[in-house]
Amino acid sequence: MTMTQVLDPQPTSWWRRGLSAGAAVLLALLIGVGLALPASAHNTLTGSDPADGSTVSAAPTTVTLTFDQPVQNYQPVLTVTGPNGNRFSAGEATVQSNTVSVALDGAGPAGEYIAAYRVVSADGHPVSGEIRYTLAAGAAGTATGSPAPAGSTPSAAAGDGSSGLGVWLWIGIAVAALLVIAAVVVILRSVSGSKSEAGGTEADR
Ligand SMILES: [Cu+2]
Repeated sequence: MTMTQVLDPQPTSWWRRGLSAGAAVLLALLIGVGLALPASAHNTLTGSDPADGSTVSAAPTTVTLTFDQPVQNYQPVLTVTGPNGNRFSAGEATVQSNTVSVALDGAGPAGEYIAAYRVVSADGHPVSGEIRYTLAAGAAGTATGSPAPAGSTPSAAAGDGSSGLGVWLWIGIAVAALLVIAAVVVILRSVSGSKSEAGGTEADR
């Protein structure tokens, strides 16, 4: 290593600018990823009792949904609607860690039952959806359920709650893109800056 290399300020400042620009790009990417990642942490339904798509021979007394992470105990909704359109869930849904359950109001007619839910994810986003099970044979002379009040059942058509993910993902991508553009501008400026400095010493204009 010669003395000129040590004392020459030009390469040092060029590398410093390159490094800081590189750091800016890295930071932009990390922030973008950081914004996008938490958005994908919605609660996901991992199972249910009865299982989705299953056929049960005896009417269940409770429907329980299991999620991949704890559900926030904030206004959980879980309604079970029978094949006759009547509601068979009784009372409020209860949250217990990763599960949400609701009691059923007696056995209903044979056919398909829909358990629709809307709960608050561990990350604060509402998630909703439904599972379906079929009761093979209705018990004779049993409850027919109660007419479902209008608008009481969370509508699966209203979305599965993934819209929250989409919004945050796009915000993260947009922010990351802006930061990357800013970083590129910084790089271009530092490169042209060092060029003009170098040019200034070699030739006047
Ligand atoms: Cu979320």
